[in-house]
Amino acid sequence: MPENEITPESVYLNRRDFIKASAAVTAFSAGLVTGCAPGSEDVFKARPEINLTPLEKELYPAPRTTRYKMDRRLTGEEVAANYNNYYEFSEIKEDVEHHAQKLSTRPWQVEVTGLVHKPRTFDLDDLLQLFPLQERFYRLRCVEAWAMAVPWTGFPMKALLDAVQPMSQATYVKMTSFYHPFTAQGQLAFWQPWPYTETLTVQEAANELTFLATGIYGHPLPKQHGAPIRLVVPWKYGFKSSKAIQKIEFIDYPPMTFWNTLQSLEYGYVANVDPGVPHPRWPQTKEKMLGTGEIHLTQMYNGYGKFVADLYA
Ligand SMILES: Nc1nc2c(c(=O)[nH]1)N[C@H]1C(S)=C(S)[C@@H](COP(=O)(O)O)O[C@H]1N2
Ligand SMILES: [Mo]
Repeated sequence: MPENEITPESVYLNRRDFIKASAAVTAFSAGLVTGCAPGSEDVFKARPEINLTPLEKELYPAPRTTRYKMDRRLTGEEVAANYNNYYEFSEIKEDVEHHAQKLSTRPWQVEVTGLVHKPRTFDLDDLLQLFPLQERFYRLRCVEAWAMAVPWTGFPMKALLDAVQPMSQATYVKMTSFYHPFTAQGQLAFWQPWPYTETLTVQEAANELTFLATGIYGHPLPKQHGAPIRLVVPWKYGFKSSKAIQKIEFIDYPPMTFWNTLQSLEYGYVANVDPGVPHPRWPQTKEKMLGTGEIHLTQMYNGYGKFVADLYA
């Protein structure tokens, strides 16, 4: 990321304080969304249709980590929530928000299994309480050449690895999303390898950037973003960031994945963002920001090389 565009870290202020202090604070607001380009304050507006459980009311908004700086304005929440890839529900990005509401996301369990010393099935509320939530600003770059910059809330996947203790033979982590064709009509396409699966190496999963998100914009994830829990790997193309995960398996072979199985020429297996690797349909040297339409040059590892380049040395 271009260091010269980084806003210096200042004071952390959570949203409740922000709202309480609004009048007095307006004059200084440009500096409040720390580590972000100016203009980003506007995006922290509660979506009224989201009902929080008592536990969620305690946990959101979560403290912000200032370690991962953002070199551009955050994408507007309404924009990000109405332009989604979620093929279980629709191939039309603007229709996903509507159809995804049918998915029941509570109760929800995540089974962590395979080559681990302490296999465990976590209830979503266990995860929320076991692993302290934090907020991070990340860019997400879809292979289709659009990008967004959003505040995720969640916890590092490393914390989950520490809890289940992968065995030394485990080399890959396979993540499987829900399978419910009665709710998700896209899953009726019998020629597609449902449920959605993605994979990381165990080393990638343990990288500090690898994040399990349960929230966005300071509140729990809306369904179209992959509620109640989704992966976020900002140095890889968006399709690696699986939504609505139900199973996390540690294995000793590279598993098949949804998009790579369907169309390996368009969806690579490792899928690190790389402007030097052309794509048959979409330009990979540039990206267009959702909402503003701003064009940026796509960076190697989506600009996160300082954290991940060592993995591929
Ligand atoms: N289960 C599931 N996860 C998924 C997808 C999907 O179709 N199904 N699409 C992926 C793609 S291609 C992208 S770009 C991102 C989009 O995330 P967003 O809609 O929250 O912006 O989700 C990824 N995760
Ligand atoms: Mo994507």
